Amino acid sequence: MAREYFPGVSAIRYEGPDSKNPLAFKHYNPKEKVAGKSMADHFRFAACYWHCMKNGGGDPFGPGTRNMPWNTASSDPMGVARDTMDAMFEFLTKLGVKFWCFHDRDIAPEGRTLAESHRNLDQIVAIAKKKQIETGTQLLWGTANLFSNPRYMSGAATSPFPEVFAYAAAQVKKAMEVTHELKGQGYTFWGGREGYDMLLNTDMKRELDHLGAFLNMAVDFKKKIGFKGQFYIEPKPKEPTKHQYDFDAAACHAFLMTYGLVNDFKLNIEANHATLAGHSMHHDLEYAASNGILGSIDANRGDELLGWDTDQFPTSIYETTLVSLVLLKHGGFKTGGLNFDAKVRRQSVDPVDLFYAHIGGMDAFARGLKIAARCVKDGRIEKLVRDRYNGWGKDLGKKIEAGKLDFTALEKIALSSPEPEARSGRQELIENILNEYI
Ligand code: XLS
Ligand code: NI
Ligand code: NI
Repeated sequence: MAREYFPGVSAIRYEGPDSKNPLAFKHYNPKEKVAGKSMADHFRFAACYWHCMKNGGGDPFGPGTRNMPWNTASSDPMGVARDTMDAMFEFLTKLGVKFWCFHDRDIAPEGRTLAESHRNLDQIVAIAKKKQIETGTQLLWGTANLFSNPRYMSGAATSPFPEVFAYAAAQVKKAMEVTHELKGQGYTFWGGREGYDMLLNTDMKRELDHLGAFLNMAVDFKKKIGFKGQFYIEPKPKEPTKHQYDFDAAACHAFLMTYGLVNDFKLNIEANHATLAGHSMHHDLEYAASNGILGSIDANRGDELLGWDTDQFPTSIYETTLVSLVLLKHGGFKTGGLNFDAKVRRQSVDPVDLFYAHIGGMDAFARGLKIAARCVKDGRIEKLVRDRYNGWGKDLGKKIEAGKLDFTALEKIALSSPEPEARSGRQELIENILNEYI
């Protein structure tokens, strides 16, 4: 019998909005149907290995503070890796979350050589595979850590040094193999250090070409091994580099089109990355969804007054409503899901804080979903939008959209027409209506 890492916590249940039990869901009821689908199927919630199990809460001014017994019981790194896997699956099972995500180096320690790192990974993946079956847990996506080791300080696929590019390729190849072995539903490429700290020492075009080539190799390898999971790129504008190439959803879209990758990738949009890029999460989601490349979500939030990736757990019902509206409007997740790429605060030192954090996030999304479903069903906002664009259903609009009029023809029409009528955008009204559902 494995050691219990979260004693005193039993399976988290739905107890309804009147419950005062801090270890119960008040709004997230996995089986409850909202807009024709269970809440569990709408969100496909996932927990991430790195923040839950490995991030001790250190910051540039001090070390980790969290009490994480799985990281300290064994003196041997492989023992720690095994203990941590036990703790992660105990956590997932008690929380009732059916998906997880990891980086290769989160789950198994890096060895002295690449071959040893591969072997370490294989041993731990065999354990994870068993645990997935025992608990009915699935891998939402796997990924490779191409940013922590100093060899990647100048980037991985965009490193100026071909030896580093080769090492990164070998690491991604292996990470894809183990993701395939664990029947991962996806594989994520977050840019890590693919970017620059200064332009004067950077050959930008060459680096972008290398990144394009690297991802094309990944697509080839995916086909070669028969991996059917979805590839994702995760946009982020800055941190750790001054400028990350995968800046935001639109920059990633342009990159994918340029390098012939747009049919093989979708985006994994992270809330705090969108806000770092000067957008809202709503914006990046809507951009991706309306271009057919919304794949998955990394849920978290920043702090409005801080300019970095604080990765806090989402609590704003307004934000979760907007996210849910996009999901409902565009038909929801297919291979993707909602991964909490979020960490508890440095002073949240107890293992139980991990539960409070996830329960809060899941409840916040459950409420957002119910609100969004009411809004869609009622249809008042949708009607205002439809009316706003109704000119496109009439003669002039139809002809323009059908490409039947050129500049000369349009000038003729404009010259012989009265000044276009001013029509209200109804922003305040729409805000009021949305608040009615909240
Ligand atoms: C970092 C990213 C990272 C990815 C996975 O900011 O969010 O955690 O999700 O590599
Ligand atoms: Ni992040
Ligand atoms: Ni992320």
